[in-house]
Amino acid sequence: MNMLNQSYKTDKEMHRHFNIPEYIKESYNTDIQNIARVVSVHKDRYTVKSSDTLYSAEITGNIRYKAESGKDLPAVGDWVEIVKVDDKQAIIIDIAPRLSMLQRKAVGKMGEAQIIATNIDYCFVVMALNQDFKLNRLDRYISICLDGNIQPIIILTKTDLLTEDEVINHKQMVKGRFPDTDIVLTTTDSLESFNKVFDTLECNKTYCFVGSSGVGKSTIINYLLGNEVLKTLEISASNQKGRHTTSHRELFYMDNGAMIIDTPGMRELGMVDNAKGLEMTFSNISDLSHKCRYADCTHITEPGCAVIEAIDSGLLSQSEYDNYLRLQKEQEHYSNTKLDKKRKGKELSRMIKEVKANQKKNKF
Ligand SMILES: Nc1nc2c(ncn2[C@@H]2O[C@H](COP(=O)(O)OP(=O)(O)OP(=O)(O)O)[C@@H](O)[C@H]2O)c(=O)[nH]1
Ligand SMILES: [Mg+2]
Ligand SMILES: [Zn+2]
Repeated sequence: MNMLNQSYKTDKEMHRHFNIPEYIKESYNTDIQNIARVVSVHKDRYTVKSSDTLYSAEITGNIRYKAESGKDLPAVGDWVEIVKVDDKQAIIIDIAPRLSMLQRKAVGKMGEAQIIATNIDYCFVVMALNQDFKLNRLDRYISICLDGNIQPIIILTKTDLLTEDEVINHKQMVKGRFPDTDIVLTTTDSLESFNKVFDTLECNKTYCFVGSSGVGKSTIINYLLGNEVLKTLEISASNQKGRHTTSHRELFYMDNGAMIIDTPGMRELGMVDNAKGLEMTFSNISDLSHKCRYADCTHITEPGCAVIEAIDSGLLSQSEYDNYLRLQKEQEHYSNTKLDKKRKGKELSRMIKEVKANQKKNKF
């Protein structure tokens, strides 16, 4: 594939585009050489980038000890304060508050939220126009973006696999569901389509790519970086399912000053506490709900429900409504489980205190 020629010729060029936001400079009263951004995470080792170099870093014991969950540990995109050990190694001593955050429910871990990346301005939600295409899954991606203060942009890839009419049809379906979200169509058959993604990139903004495995995230990023930086994989034609190729999240600096994060494909995208994101995603339903007879209408059985009326009259699709209820239930379950855990934790610490107090009493 012909590339955009965005590759870095020298290390110096890569570091030229490193800009620390003012609010970070102000919050750290330190030499700017000690402020860095996390560009990748490998278990408990981090690669961080400061204004002049990349360091392999670890966190202090204090950060590890105080961490109540994975959310208290550095994630890709985080701004951190570091202390240099030598010219290749550093220690992370503090994580700056995050302006935005992409998170989901961790796979296999009951109730724990997992951060995908932080301090992102725009998220490219990538979906291929093959079996991967599912409006219900887009709902999930869009919800977690909006909940995390991140503007989503939808990329529908592999348009070459469909006829022109089918492509238009799919685009209209997406537009109908997400009228406020930009949509870009791409195919490896047309470099112009990749340039449309490039044209959306702004200097000093961070973009994260998310989507199932094999949809073509790394293919687009390779093109944007002008280099085969990332591995991509042929998918078997028989089932069109990609094997996971990208294995970790990584932030890249582009020549034009934009920053892009590649992530491995996600199979599951469990909802966390994102009531706000759901309301914003299902704006069709939120708008209708103002017209329901009861202010606390759950849009299930209540009389005078504008949402149910909209389904009956064909204004709202049944599948959008069903998915809204499904995701709503999932996020409520997550929030309740979290509350329950908190309550149980409090009860336990109260019991421990009581036992200790009794032990003390019995001693004297
Ligand atoms: N037909 C077709 N194939 C494409 C297109 N874009 C990417 N592919 C192919 O899809 C396969 C998967 O692409 P990747 O870029 O590795 O996908 P990914 O989203 O990064 O996958 P993970 O890293 O596993 O999450 C590769 O074989 C690509 O060549 C396209 O527009 N059309
Ligand atoms: Mg990839
Ligand atoms: Zn209602």
